[in-house]
Amino acid sequence: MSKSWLIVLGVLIALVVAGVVLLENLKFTNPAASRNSDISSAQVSKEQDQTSEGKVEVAASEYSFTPQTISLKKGVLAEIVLKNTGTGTHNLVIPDLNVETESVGPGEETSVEVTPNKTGEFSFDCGVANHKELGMTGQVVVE
Ligand SMILES: [Cu+2]
Repeated sequence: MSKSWLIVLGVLIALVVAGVVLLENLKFTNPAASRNSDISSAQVSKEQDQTSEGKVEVAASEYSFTPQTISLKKGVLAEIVLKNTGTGTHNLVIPDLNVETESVGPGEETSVEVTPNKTGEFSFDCGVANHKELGMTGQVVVE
Protein backbone atom coordinates (compact mmCIF):
# COMPACT_ATOMS: atom_id res chain seq x y z
CA MET A 1 0.00 0.00 0.00
CA SER A 2 2.70 2.54 0.99
CA LYS A 3 4.71 1.54 -2.09
CA SER A 4 1.87 2.49 -4.47
CA TRP A 5 1.46 5.84 -2.67
CA LEU A 6 5.14 6.47 -3.27
CA ILE A 7 4.61 5.79 -6.98
CA VAL A 8 1.64 8.17 -7.07
CA LEU A 9 3.68 10.80 -5.26
CA GLY A 10 6.54 10.31 -7.72
CA VAL A 11 4.21 10.71 -10.70
CA LEU A 12 2.72 13.89 -9.18
CA ILE A 13 6.20 15.38 -8.64
CA ALA A 14 7.15 14.48 -12.18
CA LEU A 15 3.97 16.18 -13.50
CA VAL A 16 4.68 19.34 -11.48
CA VAL A 17 8.28 19.48 -12.71
CA ALA A 18 7.15 18.92 -16.30
CA GLY A 19 4.54 21.66 -15.92
CA VAL A 20 7.11 24.15 -14.59
CA VAL A 21 9.50 23.32 -17.44
CA LEU A 22 6.69 23.79 -19.98
CA LEU A 23 5.74 27.15 -18.47
CA GLU A 24 9.35 28.32 -18.53
CA ASN A 25 9.62 27.30 -22.17
CA LEU A 26 6.40 29.11 -23.04
CA LYS A 27 7.58 32.25 -21.25
CA PHE A 28 10.78 32.36 -23.27
CA THR A 29 9.43 31.10 -26.58
CA ASN A 30 8.79 34.51 -28.10
CA PRO A 31 12.02 36.27 -27.05
CA ALA A 32 14.00 33.20 -28.09
CA ALA A 33 12.29 33.12 -31.47
CA SER A 34 13.02 36.78 -32.16
CA ARG A 35 16.61 36.29 -31.00
CA ASN A 36 16.95 33.40 -33.39
CA SER A 37 15.60 35.41 -36.30
CA ASP A 38 18.01 38.22 -35.43
CA ILE A 39 20.84 35.75 -35.59
CA SER A 40 19.73 34.26 -38.88
CA SER A 41 19.30 37.67 -40.53
CA ALA A 42 22.75 38.61 -39.23
CA GLN A 43 24.12 35.48 -40.79
CA VAL A 44 22.45 36.31 -44.09
CA SER A 45 23.95 39.79 -44.19
CA LYS A 46 27.32 38.33 -43.23
CA GLU A 47 27.07 35.96 -46.16
CA GLN A 48 26.18 38.86 -48.41
CA ASP A 49 29.26 40.68 -47.13
CA GLN A 50 31.35 37.69 -48.01
CA THR A 51 29.90 37.72 -51.47
CA SER A 52 30.79 41.37 -51.97
CA GLU A 53 34.23 40.66 -50.51
CA GLY A 54 34.45 38.03 -53.23
CA LYS A 55 34.65 40.84 -55.76
CA VAL A 56 37.97 40.78 -57.56
CA GLU A 57 39.02 43.62 -59.82
CA VAL A 58 41.53 42.99 -62.55
CA ALA A 59 42.87 45.65 -64.85
CA ALA A 60 43.85 44.70 -68.38
CA SER A 61 46.21 46.69 -70.56
CA GLU A 62 48.90 46.08 -73.18
CA TYR A 63 49.95 43.43 -72.46
CA SER A 64 49.45 42.46 -68.86
CA PHE A 65 46.92 42.01 -66.09
CA THR A 66 47.06 43.80 -62.75
CA PRO A 67 47.15 42.03 -60.36
CA GLN A 68 48.70 38.96 -61.91
CA THR A 69 47.53 36.71 -59.08
CA ILE A 70 43.97 36.55 -57.82
CA SER A 71 42.68 34.51 -54.90
CA LEU A 72 39.33 32.74 -54.80
CA LYS A 73 37.73 30.34 -52.38
CA LYS A 74 36.33 26.97 -53.31
CA GLY A 75 32.54 26.99 -53.14
CA VAL A 76 32.34 30.75 -52.60
CA LEU A 77 30.76 32.92 -55.25
CA ALA A 78 33.10 35.60 -56.54
CA GLU A 79 32.61 38.35 -59.06
CA ILE A 80 35.55 39.04 -61.29
CA VAL A 81 35.45 42.57 -62.66
CA LEU A 82 37.66 43.17 -65.67
CA LYS A 83 38.56 46.80 -66.31
CA ASN A 84 40.20 47.62 -69.58
CA THR A 85 42.71 50.34 -68.78
CA GLY A 86 44.52 49.89 -72.06
CA THR A 87 44.02 50.97 -75.64
CA GLY A 88 43.03 47.67 -77.23
CA THR A 89 40.36 45.03 -76.72
CA HIS A 90 40.81 42.50 -73.94
CA ASN A 91 39.01 39.78 -72.03
CA LEU A 92 39.80 37.32 -69.26
CA VAL A 93 39.65 33.57 -69.61
CA ILE A 94 40.16 30.90 -66.94
CA PRO A 95 39.91 27.67 -68.93
CA ASP A 96 40.14 25.35 -65.91
CA LEU A 97 37.17 27.06 -64.23
CA ASN A 98 35.11 27.51 -67.40
CA VAL A 99 35.25 31.29 -67.02
CA GLU A 100 35.32 33.70 -69.90
CA THR A 101 34.35 37.35 -69.83
CA GLU A 102 33.14 39.18 -72.86
CA SER A 103 35.70 41.29 -74.67
CA VAL A 104 35.74 44.94 -73.72
CA GLY A 105 37.23 47.98 -75.38
CA PRO A 106 39.35 50.76 -73.86
CA GLY A 107 37.78 52.28 -70.73
CA GLU A 108 35.10 49.63 -70.54
CA GLU A 109 34.55 46.98 -67.93
CA THR A 110 32.73 43.71 -67.67
CA SER A 111 32.24 41.11 -65.01
CA VAL A 112 31.69 37.42 -64.63
CA GLU A 113 30.62 35.34 -61.65
CA VAL A 114 32.41 32.18 -60.66
CA THR A 115 32.05 29.67 -57.85
CA PRO A 116 35.20 27.55 -58.04
CA ASN A 117 34.45 23.86 -57.50
CA LYS A 118 38.04 22.83 -56.86
CA THR A 119 41.16 24.10 -55.17
CA GLY A 120 44.48 24.62 -56.88
CA GLU A 121 46.38 27.04 -59.05
CA PHE A 122 45.04 27.79 -62.48
CA SER A 123 46.23 30.14 -65.16
CA PHE A 124 44.14 32.90 -66.66
CA ASP A 125 44.86 34.85 -69.77
CA CYS A 126 43.49 37.18 -72.37
CA GLY A 127 41.83 35.33 -75.20
CA VAL A 128 42.07 38.17 -77.71
CA ALA A 129 44.40 37.56 -80.65
CA ASN A 130 47.91 36.66 -79.43
CA HIS A 131 47.70 38.68 -76.19
CA LYS A 132 48.40 35.56 -74.14
CA GLU A 133 51.70 35.09 -75.94
CA LEU A 134 52.45 38.79 -75.45
CA GLY A 135 52.26 38.36 -71.69
CA MET A 136 48.60 38.71 -70.74
CA THR A 137 48.59 35.84 -68.28
CA GLY A 138 48.05 35.41 -64.57
CA GLN A 139 47.38 32.91 -61.83
CA VAL A 140 44.19 32.07 -59.99
CA VAL A 141 44.74 30.53 -56.58
CA VAL A 142 41.69 28.72 -55.24
CA GLU A 143 41.86 27.80 -51.55
CU1 LIG B 1 44.21 41.33 -74.34
